Amino acid sequence: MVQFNLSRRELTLKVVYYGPALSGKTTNLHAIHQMVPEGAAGRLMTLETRDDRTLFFDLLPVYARTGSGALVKIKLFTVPGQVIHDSTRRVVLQGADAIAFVADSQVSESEANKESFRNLRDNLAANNLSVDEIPLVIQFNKRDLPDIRSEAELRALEARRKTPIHRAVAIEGQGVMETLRDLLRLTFDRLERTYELSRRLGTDPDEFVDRIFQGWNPARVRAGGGF
Ligand SMILES: Nc1nc2c(ncn2[C@@H]2O[C@H](COP(=O)(O)OP(=O)(O)OP(=O)(O)O)[C@@H](O)[C@H]2O)c(=O)[nH]1
Ligand SMILES: [Mg+2]
Repeated sequence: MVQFNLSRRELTLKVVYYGPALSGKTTNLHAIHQMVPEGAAGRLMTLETRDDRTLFFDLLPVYARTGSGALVKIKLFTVPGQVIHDSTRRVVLQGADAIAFVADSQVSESEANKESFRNLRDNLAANNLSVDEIPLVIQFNKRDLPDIRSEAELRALEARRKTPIHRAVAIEGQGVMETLRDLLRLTFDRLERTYELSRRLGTDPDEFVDRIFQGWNPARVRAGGGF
């Protein structure tokens, strides 16, 4: 849950990357880690098996300062997508302020995406949260592959749901920053209503996101991974 430390003028947000196995959640964090300027992120902690599967979670803390000097800490987590790790997903979701749902664009993964989204619903409910309340964006990743869901399908989905959709090629850093930027803007707007964030932090929504993404450079992401 959003944490304020008013005497130190600090805000901490927890963002969780959710989605089916191998959709590219960990890859999003690797890409962000490469994009951020020196000193704007902490260490990227990952715990994976040799075949790229997240075992518990990944964590990357990102830092920013508002013009008025308040410190914003954003903790980016990923869940393990494999079906068997459900209890871990539930734990990682605890206290989430926002969700980036990373779907796999390949047609063959459509059922896995749906299943994972149902699982997100259930696990949010177990944490007294709901997909209709929590700030949420969907990223359709792996747009570089053949046999992917068409643009028309994505547009139809966009029209049906109110959730924003982003296209991405996370291994090349494409769409990664845009997904997070949109999500943090939504999160700010949500928190503004409850906590008067602008007043407390001496900022406004535009400045807030501009500060967080200051100096980020997607061109620094090495194409093809090789982490
Ligand atoms: N072609 C292509 N491959 C990608 C893309 N993003 C990720 N991958 C690859 O997909 C595989 C899985 O990526 P991860 O980021 O480890 O997936 P994950 O969602 O963290 O998987 P779990 O931890 O098991 O839930 C890796 O081999 C990535 O290099 C992309 O945009 N395009
Ligand atoms: Mg992973």
